Amino acid sequence: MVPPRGGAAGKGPGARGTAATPRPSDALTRAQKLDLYYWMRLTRQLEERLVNLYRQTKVVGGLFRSLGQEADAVGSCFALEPRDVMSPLIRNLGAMLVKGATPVEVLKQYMAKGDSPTRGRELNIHFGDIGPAGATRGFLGQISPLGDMVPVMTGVTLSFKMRGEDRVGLVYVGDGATSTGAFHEGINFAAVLKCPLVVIVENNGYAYSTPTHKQTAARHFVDKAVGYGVPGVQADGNDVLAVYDVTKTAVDRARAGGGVTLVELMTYRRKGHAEHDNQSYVPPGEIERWAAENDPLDRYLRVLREELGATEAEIAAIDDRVRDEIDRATDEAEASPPPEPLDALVGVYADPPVTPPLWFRRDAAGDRYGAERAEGWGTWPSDGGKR
Ligand SMILES: Cc1ncc(C[n+]2csc(CCOP(=O)(O)OP(=O)(O)O)c2C)c(N)n1
Ligand SMILES: [Mg+2]
Repeated sequence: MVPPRGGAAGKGPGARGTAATPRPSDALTRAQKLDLYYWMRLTRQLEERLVNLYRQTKVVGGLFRSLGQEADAVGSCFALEPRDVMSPLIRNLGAMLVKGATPVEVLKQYMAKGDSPTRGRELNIHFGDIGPAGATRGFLGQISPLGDMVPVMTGVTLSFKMRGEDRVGLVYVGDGATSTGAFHEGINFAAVLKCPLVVIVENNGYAYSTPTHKQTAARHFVDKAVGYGVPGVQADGNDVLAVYDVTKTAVDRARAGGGVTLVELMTYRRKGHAEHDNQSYVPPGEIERWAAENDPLDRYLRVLREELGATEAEIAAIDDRVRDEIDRATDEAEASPPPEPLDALVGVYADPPVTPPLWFRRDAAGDRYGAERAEGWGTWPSDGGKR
């Protein structure tokens, strides 16, 4: 494991706090520390359920795992307030759950159900809930072009600053995304304008099949912070409390007007880019070593038992709660209807279009237009515009 660098978190990750160097996680209650385990377990089990559904061909499209990265997503998002805004990527299911996305929403998305958050028009965890503080959960619907969410979050956090809103933004990017122009433009602009933004680089060793040493000649991604004139800190991404510590410090700094922090979380992608990827490019033994020696849940369970005195009954109760929630969510998602074909048009137009959608089908084979409309679809009159 690469030794942690940077100073924003005080002592290096993995070190326990002392009276002289308190860590932000020292202030977490026992219940909050058990919650961290709940969110990580929920993330892992929900993805395991999705693997089962994928093998039953009930998942539409790809399945993207965060196996081994749960601490990185959960520990960092746990440092945000409900009013703050977070921009996830495909390996940040844990962060979305912490921010309020529900297992049933995620399952319906993956199965492209008609009552999923995007009504079957988008898949997996590509959905968002964004708007005024208090009225929304504060996570963006991600877009696929790598790095592009950095300038988007620069804009989001600039708007917080201009409106005087006490809100912070957090954007996740992978090691691969740092090689895009959008990443540089976004973080540079946010740094100059001192936007209240935390940029997290999840260094999980690979971008698809490209290992990190072929991604950059820099030794550490955190070293790039100096080029933007912002603090950079690196932490052990598989230690959930270390992740919380560095992120909370960066979030507090952003909230106090200190601007951008670049956080590099060292972790490892134990599954392929998506479920179809057989990882033939990974050196033998590497995945097994990370699974055996550096699993974030195993590591945190040791902390819970040895340092928090968590009992086996407490841990089992959380595991049971997770299983029940996922079982109930799966039943609900499986019973959901497929999308209405015309739902594909919902939200496409800000205003009713000048030309009726599906104009080319009117009067062909009778008037199918009205009958084909999805219930509640509001951009065109229900009689097909004949009134
Ligand atoms: C600009 C751009 N190039 C290529 C892709 C295709 N692509 C999607 S994910 C991915 C790898 C991403 O790697 P990384 O940023 O390290 O994130 P990780 O998957 O490891 O979490 C690639 C190449 C893309 N979405 N956008
Ligand atoms: Mg990567």
